[in-house]
Amino acid sequence: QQTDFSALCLQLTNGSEKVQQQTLQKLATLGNDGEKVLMDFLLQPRLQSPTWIDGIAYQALRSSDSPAVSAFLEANFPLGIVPLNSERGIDYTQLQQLLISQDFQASDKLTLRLLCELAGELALQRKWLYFTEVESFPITDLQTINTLWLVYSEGKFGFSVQREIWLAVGKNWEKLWSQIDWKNGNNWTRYPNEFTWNLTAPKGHLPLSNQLRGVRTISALLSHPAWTTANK
Ligand code: UYC
Repeated sequence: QQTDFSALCLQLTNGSEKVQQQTLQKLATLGNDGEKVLMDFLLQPRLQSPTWIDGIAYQALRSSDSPAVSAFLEANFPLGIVPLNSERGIDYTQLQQLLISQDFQASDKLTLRLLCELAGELALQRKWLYFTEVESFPITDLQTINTLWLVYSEGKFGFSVQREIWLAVGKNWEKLWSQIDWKNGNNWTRYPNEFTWNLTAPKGHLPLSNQLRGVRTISALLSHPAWTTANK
């Protein structure tokens, strides 16, 4: 059976995100020729950070059992497809590994730890963040963490997703909590068992920020210049 690869390639460059996602997943079922298109897709030069569409291509290739594909991934993306830029020498390799394997609960815990590491020794011991520490986070590191979440969650999770929803509800916290399932009516969602640790969660559900000490920390996070500065 003949597959019209030129039509599929056109959908990859011109289709909506949904169509691109479907096309990539279709290509993954077409053997060597399809895998070749997926590999070329990932190798295209990019002006900005990878997107969740790139994440779909990467995950599709990872589930291939072709030795040629494994060798390609090992050679080009040994740690994953997101560049792990940090201004403070922080290593995001483990977070990338956990997100690639869709272990969103462990990723969430590690994200809080990494943010504390970013804030410094006092925050690491305290295990939570002052809003003043969040305000002075480097843009680069927040963008790295956020891109990791976006790319490996089909664009569903990440601080920038939470920010968009927060702006859309006029910065009304109660509306944000209910929209991202952090609160149900008057009841807070209980950590950890009542949260949804997979992609069936609503958009913006993860990563979590504990609200036990008020909204100033998440407010600083969602107002950070990282979300209005171009991504390298
Ligand atoms: N927890 O309820 N949370 C914890 C959330 C609240 C509480 C951790 C999120 C409300 C206590 C994470 C929500 C509340 C602890 C989250 C939520 C509350 C704890 C682990 C919905 C009571 C034990 C990391 C907004 C009414 C630890 C961490 C402690 C932990 C997340 C209680 C990720 C998104 C107001 C008692 N909750 N948290 O921060 O600090 O410890 O005592 O938000």
